[in-house]
Amino acid sequence: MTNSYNDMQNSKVAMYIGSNAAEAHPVSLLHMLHAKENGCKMIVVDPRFTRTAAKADEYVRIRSGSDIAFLFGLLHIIFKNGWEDKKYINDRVFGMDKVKEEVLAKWTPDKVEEVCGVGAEQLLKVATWLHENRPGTIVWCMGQTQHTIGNAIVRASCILQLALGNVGKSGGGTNIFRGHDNVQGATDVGPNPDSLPGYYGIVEGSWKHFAKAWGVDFEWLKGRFANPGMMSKPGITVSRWIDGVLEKNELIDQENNLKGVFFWGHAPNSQSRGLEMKRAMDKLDLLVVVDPYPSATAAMAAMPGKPEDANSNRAVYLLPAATQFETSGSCTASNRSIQWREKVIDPLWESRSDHMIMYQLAEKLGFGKELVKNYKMQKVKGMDEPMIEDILREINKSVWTIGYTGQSPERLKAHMRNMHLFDVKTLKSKGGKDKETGYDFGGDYFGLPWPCWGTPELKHPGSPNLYDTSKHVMDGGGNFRANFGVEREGKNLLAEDGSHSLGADITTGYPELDHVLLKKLGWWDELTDAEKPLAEGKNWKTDSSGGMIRVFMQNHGCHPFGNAKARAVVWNFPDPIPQHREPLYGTRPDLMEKYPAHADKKAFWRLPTLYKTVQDKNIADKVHEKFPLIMTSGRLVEYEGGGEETRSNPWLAELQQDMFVEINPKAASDRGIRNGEQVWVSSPTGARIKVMAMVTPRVGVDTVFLPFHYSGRWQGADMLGHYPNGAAPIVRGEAVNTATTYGYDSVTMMQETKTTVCNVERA
Ligand SMILES: Nc1nc2c(c(=O)[nH]1)N[C@H]1C(S)=C(S)[C@@H](COP(=O)(O)OP(=O)(O)OC[C@H]3O[C@@H](n4cnc5c(=O)[nH]c(N)nc54)[C@H](O)[C@@H]3O)O[C@H]1N2
Ligand SMILES: Nc1nc2c(c(=O)[nH]1)N[C@H]1C(S)=C(S)[C@@H](COP(=O)(O)OP(=O)(O)OC[C@H]3O[C@@H](n4cnc5c(=O)[nH]c(N)nc54)[C@H](O)[C@@H]3O)O[C@H]1N2
Ligand SMILES: [Mo]
Repeated sequence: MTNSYNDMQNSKVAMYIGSNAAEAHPVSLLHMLHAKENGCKMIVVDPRFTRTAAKADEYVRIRSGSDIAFLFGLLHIIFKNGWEDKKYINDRVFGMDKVKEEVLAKWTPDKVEEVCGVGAEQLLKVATWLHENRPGTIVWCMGQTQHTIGNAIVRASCILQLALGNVGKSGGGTNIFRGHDNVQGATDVGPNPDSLPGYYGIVEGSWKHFAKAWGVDFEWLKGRFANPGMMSKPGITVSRWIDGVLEKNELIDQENNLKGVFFWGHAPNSQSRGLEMKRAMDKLDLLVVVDPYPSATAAMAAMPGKPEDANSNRAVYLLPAATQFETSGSCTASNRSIQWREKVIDPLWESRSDHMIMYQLAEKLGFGKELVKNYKMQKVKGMDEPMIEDILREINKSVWTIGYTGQSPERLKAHMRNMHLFDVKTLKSKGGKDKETGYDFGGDYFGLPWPCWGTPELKHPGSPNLYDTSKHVMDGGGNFRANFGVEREGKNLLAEDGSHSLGADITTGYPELDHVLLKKLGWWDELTDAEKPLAEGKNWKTDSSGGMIRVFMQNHGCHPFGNAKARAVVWNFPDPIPQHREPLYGTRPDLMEKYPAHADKKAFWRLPTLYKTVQDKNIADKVHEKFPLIMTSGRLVEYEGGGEETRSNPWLAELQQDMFVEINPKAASDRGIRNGEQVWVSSPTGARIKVMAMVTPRVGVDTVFLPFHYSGRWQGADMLGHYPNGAAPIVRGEAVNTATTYGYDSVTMMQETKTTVCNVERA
């Protein structure tokens, strides 16, 4: 997120579109309730009347997957009335003229209503609120992203905020609420199959940068790959591993199909296409679960499958992982602030911390020494475990891209001991020192939200709100990044003159920092003699001395990102201007004809990825007649993710005892279904899941909602007998993902779990 939950207290209007924060981020909602007390208007846009909607001043019901129509409908009104922030757009945004042209021509209120179901009057009301109440913020989460066009939906939201001049401002921003505890921190250190830690690409220069930081030889690293080409080829995403197993080998862009899978803190029932996942699991040679719980993976693997998929050589291992309470470490919050977490107890029973398991695996595979080169080891339960502090120090040493070099274990621990010295609304230190170490908090922001750069000579305070030009860069200010060059088709990509962060020596737009720029500016000699050789030939991301950043920020008030325009037109995306496209599985063939899906892709993260073919077949087969209900899914406050942990907790289990489907009273009565009865939910994959009906006007007549936290029942049957003895969760229920269909975002490969189709019948 660009800002923070806390900063939302400064918003005059907040539009939640695709977020049910009351259940998924309940603490954040406290900040919103404070904001409301100060007069902030709250709008919730969701296919369901959620608990968040219950707190809203205005609730807008849209059809799932139609957010672009709604967002661009708002923008149409804004442009028509001249409510856009013209100076901001001129100074800081690229391509808005193109968007304006298209939005004015395409997204008239009648078209908007046809696609998303929102009438002209309500649209005008929301647009007027956004216009009259600035700064305003937009919040979204999975409601926008789990679609084949998720990447375009989130961009439409950003474009709306840019048109209103709301980005880079306290009270504004695009506040994208993150998922798991520390999912931000996990993403930051490189689990994506196309990047190294800190979003460095998998290109040779970045590999070399990390080889140096890790203290290993680049050639040795290269030798770890089956062939050198693999080193720079984006891998298969977690959402598609089943296709890595099941797809014909000649159709995939790697030598072999996948043969082994580790479920390392990941549940099987959180992924779509459950029937095919079971087949893929059966075909594997190796299946490993690293988890505090055996999880549904163990039960699914033990459940008999199709005889033709069975692999008699398959090995399944369960490695008990310790929980967060049995280890320590840094943890990054949704707003990029980092906290330090203390260990409460040693790992119980046979369990070991994740990093101990990683080290022990590396030892067996013959690269244990290389893995822990930079780490001191400590004894835990008599075994060697890498020191977590040293792991963070290694990150501090190497991850310049997003400013992870300033959050040292010492600084973070001092922050944790002195939370009372920080302002809750601004996150800024009220001044003072840490009694234990004498550390002076100066102008630090709590948790040193990234980017935060540190070297012995540079103490950056963290960046509470991204791209904020009203602040000096040494007080967390910044500009839009110059990632994409300085010019595009003859148009300037850099910020216009006079638009720069407070007090900067360069008052025009400028490119990213590198050695050439620093020399051209005549600032090279401000590097120390020790820094110069390390910085020579480098840019700010690869200068391991940090000297270039120090000189640029501290001496001249400039930002290493450069000072550029945000892009409203993203020429390297499938749809440079976001386009509405109907889901692959929908109930509206008339709209599918008008707003067709993308063309298929031959090799997208090594796999063929289908769009149009699937959608066209669904139209031709009239799938919507057999499956006339839109099926969406999401969260309950009581349970987490795949839910094995939380459904094993007796107190939580008592609060949500049954898997259910929310269905509208009319849709239920048409099918002779009464509240609390058992029903079959069937989907085009052939799956049938048996759940309880919750008859409620929360959902519209065309839509049903199912929570995704359940597992332990499989198409009507209890899986209890397939769990290791005594390890089954208390509450078991059908997984919605047993029934979800094919469909993946055209940039991120996120599964299309917020929009598919189903039918519901009395059981
Ligand atoms: N208690 C609890 N909290 C959690 C989690 C948990 O499992 N349990 N999980 C965490 C994780 S990993 C994440 S990613 C977040 C997710 O947090 P959220 O995204 O807020 O949660 P969801 O319930 O998945 O989806 C939010 C809303 O999107 C709506 N929606 C569906 N389709 C559309 C659409 O097309 N457009 C719009 N505008 N809305 C739509 C749904 O009706 C739902 O109310 O929650 C985190 N917090
Ligand atoms: N239909 C549908 N499907 C969805 C979604 C949806 O809205 N609808 N949401 C999607 C989203 S946003 C997400 S993030 C995924 C979430 O799904 P998953 O990524 O599968 O997440 P969880 O089930 O929360 O956690 C997985 C496992 O981690 C284990 N675990 C907990 N702590 C530790 C630890 O310290 N170490 C180890 N090794 N393991 C640990 C837990 O016991 C659990 O079994 O689901 C996705 N699937
Ligand atoms: Mo998530």
